[in-house]
Amino acid sequence: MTGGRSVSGTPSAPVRAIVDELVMAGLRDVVVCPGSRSTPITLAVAVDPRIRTWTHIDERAAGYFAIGLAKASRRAVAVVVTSGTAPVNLHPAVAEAFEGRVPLLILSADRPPELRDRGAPQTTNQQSLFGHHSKWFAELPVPDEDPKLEAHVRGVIARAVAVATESPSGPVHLNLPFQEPLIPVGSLRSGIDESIGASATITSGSTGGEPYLRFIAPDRKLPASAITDLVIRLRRASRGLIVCGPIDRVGFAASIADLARVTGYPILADGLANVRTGPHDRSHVIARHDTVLRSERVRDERRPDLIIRFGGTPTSKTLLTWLGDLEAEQVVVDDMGWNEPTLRPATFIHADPARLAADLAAEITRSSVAPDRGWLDGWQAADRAADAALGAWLTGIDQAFEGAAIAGLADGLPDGTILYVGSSMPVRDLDAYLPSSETVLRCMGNRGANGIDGVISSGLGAAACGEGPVILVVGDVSFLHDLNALVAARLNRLDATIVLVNNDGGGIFSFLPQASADRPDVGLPEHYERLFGTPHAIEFGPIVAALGGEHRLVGSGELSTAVRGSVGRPGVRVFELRTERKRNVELHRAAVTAAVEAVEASLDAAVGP
Ligand SMILES: Cc1ncc(C[n+]2csc(CCOP(=O)(O)OP(=O)(O)O)c2C)c(N)n1
Ligand SMILES: [Mg+2]
Repeated sequence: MTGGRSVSGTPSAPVRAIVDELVMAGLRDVVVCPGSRSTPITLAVAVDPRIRTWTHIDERAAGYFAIGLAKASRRAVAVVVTSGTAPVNLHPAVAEAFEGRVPLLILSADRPPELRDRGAPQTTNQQSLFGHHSKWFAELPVPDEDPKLEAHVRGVIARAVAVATESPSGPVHLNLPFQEPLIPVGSLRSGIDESIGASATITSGSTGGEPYLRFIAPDRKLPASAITDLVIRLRRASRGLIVCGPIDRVGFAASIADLARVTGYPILADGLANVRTGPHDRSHVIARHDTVLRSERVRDERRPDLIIRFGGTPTSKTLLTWLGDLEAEQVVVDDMGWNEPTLRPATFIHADPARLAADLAAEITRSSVAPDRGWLDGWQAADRAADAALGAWLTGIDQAFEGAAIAGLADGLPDGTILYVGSSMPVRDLDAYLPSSETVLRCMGNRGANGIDGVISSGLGAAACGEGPVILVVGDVSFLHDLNALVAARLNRLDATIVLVNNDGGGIFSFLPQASADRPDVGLPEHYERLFGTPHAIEFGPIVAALGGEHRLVGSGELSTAVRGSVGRPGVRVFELRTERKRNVELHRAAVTAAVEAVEASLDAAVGP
């Protein structure tokens, strides 16, 4: 020892303390990307039986894998990477985790300070690497044997997990400098066995099996007076709407159903709100709101006087645009965040959404508000009409249609299935076509920053969690973007069913104004395909086979049977549904036209307010 620092390399005790404290803070999964500088922490997590380690060779994919794992497990997940460009590759996932509120802990290894900014190999400036995208950055000291250092390390780790998990959850970055030699001299395993044993000797800095730092999160519950004020506002509004964007919270669906029942407000439930499916009372859920609101008459005649919003930003552009045009009073319940992209005046409520909904429902039950049946009836009739019309239209088509890939999926899946949907059209098709059903599904997508990168990885991360079988629905461009995910599936022996919607390019652009560039009278048809459509004509079968998965081409009629047959079986199976981009837009429009006609007929028949 010189000056309290080991001259023989990285000592293992402070590194073990990192892992010990991670475990005590509730962390169970660590995604490890190979590298030399990260060896001390890699070995320390690998030998700890309380931690599951997942190997990934591609840091960008690893970050997204951790996102899926954290979402499915509802716990923070750590990612260990070496120095240099390795952590830089995590930036897309860190941005997604920040915007999507996913608790990630990035542990990047680094050279000690004296080797930085002087041309040492594989070294770049990792200080505050993720800028505003990480909730907190801290650098741990170079490990040495000083007990005070171990105490400091424990405090930082516990705080890092607490900050990542605290609402709104998000990524935290810790930079870990290690000295050579990087392989521990003594037995790492015996140290671990000691520190997790109940009879572990309490050394300075160690806590004898207790977390070093306990974090009591603020109780995100409104005071009674604020609940009363809100109830008064809800009672004044006979035409209220509950809007649920993406959210996946235990107990939320049942609480929001209670709130809807006592207020008589319909619930416009996003495909990712996890309210459309499940055993709770779904009578107030307007699952077809995206279609219903495509009727101009509905938008004009069903204007609410109050909107109470929960969850993230709704997927449906039709809904979001309508919300932005309304004059209604707006209450936004956001768990410590500020999500409100319509730029309308709002009352923000920082509270746990499931709890707030339950508290409001209880209070309203006590003050017995008589719901306005006419308002609710009209919405329910429109939803039923849209549902029946879409159902009939879907049965009638004999062509491959992307909406049908989602429409038939939910039926007959085992309870607890996780449906992970890719950005671009899959998440929109989920929103438009996932029907209300009894099945307990958990629907997830990367809706923080809406990237098409990392989608397969996130789905596989959710599969790694083991909470339930995973079905991933992903577009072809997104699939190609994240092929390395399948390497991790192989390395970690993961099971998943992937529905690959192959329209040979970016189908979403055909729905967007850019598509007008394709029209000879308007734009630049010769450039549209090259710059937006990106047809690649790639055969997926050989790629999937080379990466160790099974591949099968399926038509939309046989897709749901194929998926059901695959769920629960080992390995990765890719069911490819081939569609045609332009035809798909026509089919979407035909489905909407048929449904809107039915919705408008229901408006005439409904007992309107
Ligand atoms: C990382 C990233 N790059 C680019 C985009 C822009 N983008 C949105 S959708 C899309 C095409 C996606 O194609 P595909 O995955 O095949 O889905 P489809 O549109 O056909 O449903 C692109 C490039 C994005 N959202 N994220
Ligand atoms: Mg595509």
